[in-house]
Amino acid sequence: MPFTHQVIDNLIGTITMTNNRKLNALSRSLIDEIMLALERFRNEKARVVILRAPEGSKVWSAGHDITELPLERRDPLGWDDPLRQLVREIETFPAPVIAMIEGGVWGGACEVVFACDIVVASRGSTFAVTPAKLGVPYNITGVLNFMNAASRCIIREMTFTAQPVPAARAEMLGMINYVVESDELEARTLQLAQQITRNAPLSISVIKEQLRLLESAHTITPRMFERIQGLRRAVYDSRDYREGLTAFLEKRRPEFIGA
Ligand code: YXS
Repeated sequence: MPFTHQVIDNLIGTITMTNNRKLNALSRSLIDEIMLALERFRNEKARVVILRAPEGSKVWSAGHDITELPLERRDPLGWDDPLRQLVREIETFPAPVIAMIEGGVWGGACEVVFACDIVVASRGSTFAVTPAKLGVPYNITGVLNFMNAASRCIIREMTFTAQPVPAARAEMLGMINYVVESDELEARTLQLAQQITRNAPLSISVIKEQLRLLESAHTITPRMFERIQGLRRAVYDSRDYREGLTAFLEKRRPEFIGA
């Protein structure tokens, strides 16, 4: 597995993303490995999973692999997009998934972290919600996941400014569970994981599924869905969407014109 390291020990499965060269950008190949690891841990009855980057990482994950986003005329975050598949897999995994964060969390990686059940971050970590920085029309479920992770005005600030939020502020806002010093991160995460493994897995599994179903219990009419998809299509068909992705790939600042 070139992009992850996976181990299970005492009912605790740990997945370390190791594609440091691309800052753990969530490519199809990295996500496939994480999904295979989750399937293995599900079969081996893991009672908790830890998703992490290597110790000392400056970037936990740079978000969706931008080189794999469609440049035009196609929904960049459709149902079968690998990021969408990973978020669903984490949400439906029958045991708690703990995000152990060190470094920057960018874009869709924030949704992956917020899809996890518990988040422990080192003091220097940050969280940046970046669709607006690239011109991407985020998808409906993803926006709902962000709404569940932060209050009304906070998620608007994070989305509209696309600026990184420091872990201490995220903790103060209740977006993550703990901020610890880097040298305490692994121990604190393992302590939580061990506490979970000592409790009843069936009860935990059913409560996790109840929370998922109740959190996503939002009525949306076909008319609302079609309106949202039409608005999103106008964005991913726009010149600004192409400009946002192209500018990143050309390593320059994008010039958005609102068209
Ligand atoms: O030039 P090389 O080949 O060395 O590759 C560079 C970057 O192009 C690459 N890289 C990425 N490749 C694909 N997808 C990415 N998301 C991505 N991020 C980085 O990694 C190599 C090293 O990057 P570099 O030179 O920029 O490193 P740095 O230390 O100067 O800067 C680190 C970052 C994370 C601040 C910088 O790489 C960055 O801003 N990356 C993009 C973060 C971001 O906006 N992610 C959102 C991706 S799109 C997404 O998640 C959703 C669709 S949405 O936008 O809607 O939230």
